Amino acid sequence: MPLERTLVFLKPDALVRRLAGEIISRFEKRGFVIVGMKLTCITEDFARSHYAAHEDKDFFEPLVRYTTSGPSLVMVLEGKDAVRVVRDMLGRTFGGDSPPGSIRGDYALSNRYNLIHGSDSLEAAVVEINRFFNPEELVAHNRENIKWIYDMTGTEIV
Ligand code: IDP
Ligand code: MG
Repeated sequence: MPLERTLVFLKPDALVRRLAGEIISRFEKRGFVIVGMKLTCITEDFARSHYAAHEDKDFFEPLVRYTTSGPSLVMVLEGKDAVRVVRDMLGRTFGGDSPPGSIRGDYALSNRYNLIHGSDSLEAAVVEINRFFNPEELVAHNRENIKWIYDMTGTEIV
């Protein structure tokens, strides 16, 4: 089974609050490999397409304003079950509902300013990765580097 990829971005509040290093460090320590990264101000068009599923919600316009209010750090993380594991590491949508030990549960209290986005399905991950990155912006790592993250001695990555 190949390793999954998921799209994560640290939202403007994470950068203003100087939490980027702390959050990236959690993903590194868990064993994820960063295969793409860019610091960018997400444009209004990007924010509207990214959050299109929420177009009809009352929080949509403030969400677009929040997302475009400053630089975001966009990343593609690669690892076993990356989509689900990263979502688990985020916590729940609202900071105050998120369990301690999760990123939102350790650093967020707000329902909106919740620091980080993570793709919620494999299909969404593919769309979101393609929205933010050209294929040549993603790097390939030497597989030797992860041989103590997983058991790769057999036919499956365990
Ligand atoms: P998620 O980020 O956990 O996937 P979604 O339901 O997809 O959560 O919502 C997208 C973003 O919209 C959230 O991360 C949060 O910033 C914001 N948001 C969601 N629900 C609310 C709300 O009820 N009030 C204010 N902002 C919200
Ligand atoms: Mg979502």
